[in-house]
Amino acid sequence: MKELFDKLTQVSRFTVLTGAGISAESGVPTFRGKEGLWKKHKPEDLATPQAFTRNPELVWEWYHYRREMAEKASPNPGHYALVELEALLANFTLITQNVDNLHVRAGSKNLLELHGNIFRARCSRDGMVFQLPSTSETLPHCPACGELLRPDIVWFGEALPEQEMKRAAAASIEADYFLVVGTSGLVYPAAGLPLLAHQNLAMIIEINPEKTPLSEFTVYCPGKASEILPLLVETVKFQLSVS
Ligand code: BV8
Repeated sequence: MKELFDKLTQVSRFTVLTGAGISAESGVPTFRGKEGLWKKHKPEDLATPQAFTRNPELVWEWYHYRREMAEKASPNPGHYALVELEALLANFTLITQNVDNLHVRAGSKNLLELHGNIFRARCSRDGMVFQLPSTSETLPHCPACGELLRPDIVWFGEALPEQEMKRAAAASIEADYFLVVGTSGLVYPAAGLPLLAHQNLAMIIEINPEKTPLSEFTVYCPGKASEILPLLVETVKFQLSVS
């Protein structure tokens, strides 16, 4: 790993994209693995605007269940390693596809949540956003106008939040180092960000126990995020001490 960072300095631009794999060791299930959520549930019944129109109770039930799971989970050494990395570097951006809030709870600051956050809801009428209490009524309604609230999550077929996506694209284009952690690299537009960084000559490092379509152009490091990320932080610390 040492050679990967031999040009790193304190002002190098470092961008990280995380997916469900980084939270797997916190006990939050991934989507597409053997035990993945999409093996037991159909995304088109639970994670599309059409599903919510058809059956809001079912969709809310699914998100209440996942919110409870996320609440019981705690950040793991992988999440904390990224907090440490951010503190070491002047230009650091963390982009996540995760909605579980574990990066926030670990203490990451410059964080872009591309797919929303499971602890927020928004008004179906005017888009006003609210924090969701841990115990919420089955079908929550907007405290301001009484309209049905929906989870503040980006469903399939929906646009990603514009500002977050713009900032994520800029951080990918400008990156000197781009770290891809725990994502299958199958969901777009997020999966396009490492390619954007690659086209702009960043060093792309991928941490995942399994290879992905992205591995064709990444420096692939096989293994678990909670084991490899702390090692990577130690290597970065060493390099910064000698640069
Ligand atoms: C959009 C809901 C346009 C949130 C999620 C064909 C049909 C329909 C649509 C499409 C299509 N082709 C392309 C599309 C577009 C679609 C898409 O990409 N679909 C794919 C699946 C084919 N994208 C969209 O629809 C996006 N919107 O394009 O809008 C538009 C533009 C303008 C105006 C209007 C519209 C919206 C995408 C958002 C979808 N939301 N879910 C929820 O309930 O959570 S996607 C879902 O996948 C999650 O959000 C998740 O974050 C995301 C990515 O998954 P991963 O995080 O990668 O997780 P996964 O399980 O796949 O992989 C885990 C990895 O971890 C594995 O590789 C595993 O090996 C690894 N791992 C395991 N353990 C560890 C580990 N790694 C490290 N350490 C470990 N310990």
